[in-house]
Amino acid sequence: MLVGVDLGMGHSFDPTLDELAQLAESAGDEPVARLVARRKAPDAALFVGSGKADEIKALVAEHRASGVLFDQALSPAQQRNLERHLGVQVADRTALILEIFARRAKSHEGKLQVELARLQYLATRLVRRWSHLERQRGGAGLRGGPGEAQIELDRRMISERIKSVKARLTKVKRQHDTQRKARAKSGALRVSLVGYTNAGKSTLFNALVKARVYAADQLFATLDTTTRSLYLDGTQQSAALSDTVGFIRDLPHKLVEAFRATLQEATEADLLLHVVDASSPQSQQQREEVERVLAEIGAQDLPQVLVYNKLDALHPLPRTMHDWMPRGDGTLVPRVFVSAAVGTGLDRLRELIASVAAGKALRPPEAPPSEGAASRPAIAGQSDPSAQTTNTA
Ligand SMILES: Nc1nc2c(ncn2[C@@H]2O[C@H](COP(=O)(O)OP(=O)(O)OP(=O)(O)O)[C@@H](O)[C@H]2O)c(=O)[nH]1
Ligand SMILES: [Mg+2]
Repeated sequence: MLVGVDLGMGHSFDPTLDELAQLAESAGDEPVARLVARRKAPDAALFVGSGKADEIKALVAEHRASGVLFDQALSPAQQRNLERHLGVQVADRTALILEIFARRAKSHEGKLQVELARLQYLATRLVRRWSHLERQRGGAGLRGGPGEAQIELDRRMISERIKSVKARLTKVKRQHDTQRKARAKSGALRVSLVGYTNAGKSTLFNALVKARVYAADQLFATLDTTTRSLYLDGTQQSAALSDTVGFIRDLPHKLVEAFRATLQEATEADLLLHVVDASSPQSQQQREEVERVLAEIGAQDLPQVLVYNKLDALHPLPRTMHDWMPRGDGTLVPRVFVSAAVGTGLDRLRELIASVAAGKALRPPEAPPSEGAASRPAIAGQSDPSAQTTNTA
């Protein structure tokens, strides 16, 4: 059962709970009921009020739910009290995201990063009380009581383990640094795909470099960075294109910290392809969220192309397939509409990448972008024969 609580201004709240449902499905759960509530402030004991908690309990019984997932972060005490009150497993968004990451991590580095994040999460749960962790309930993740080796460790052992994982991560990171330096030396333009999870980064990656990385209608299908050479027509140059982990709102802080090395790859790119799911009703918020994380990791000033993906699922179609969008700081970034799945608009995207590889800046035409200019853009320093955009995808 999914529960979201609207805490008003300054707190993220999704009345549809669709994203939470996607997260649950990506973790192998089946959402059977949803409930949203509204509160001025979270209840210290139960997060929701006791009336709502009873309502949840009734719905749990009615739908025979085996657990309750909250879209907001619960304190360890709230989680414990809710489990006692409801008689089923209770988890929050953070635990859910950590669990998905744990399931998906494949590379040595990815696994280490997830382990670090989980240990750090457990460490915060141990601060107040730790008896609730001792209940053995099984299950794959952090939810429902760990049923895992970590719970036997005391806090001191956890912190030792954190130290050792960090040391191993540093070693792996050093190896990756060497590989990255080699790529930098090769002189190829480094291009990173970034964007909200499920935007279609891996699908676009596969379409551009004819690879077959895992792409799926799941959140966080990709955890590990993959890099392939992208040949740029007419330039006799290649770019090194990287597919990376997706972003999500309220990404657990510990996770961002643990994945800093992976996210850092993005900051070392020469060009970011910011992939947005144009068909999502949340596309604007998702784009802002990605911009926020980019700023957090120091990548906000890198040249960027906005790639509005899933054009095939867009109704009505946009008036133009290429325009310029203002960013928070007022600068304009080029935007192209593509369909990674169908292959529409990729030539224009390749042209943009090639023009950056040729050392040209991504700048809109000189004239201030009036209505007309915005819909007839040219790429700076490049005559653009295909600027006559049509709306037929
Ligand atoms: N209709 C449509 N669906 C698309 C398009 N591109 C990707 N998808 C679908 O969107 C879903 C997510 O695609 P991915 O490529 O895995 O997305 P991602 O950004 O790599 O996601 P994560 O790795 O999970 O962060 C899949 O179900 C794709 O089939 C597109 O152009 N049109
Ligand atoms: Mg992916």
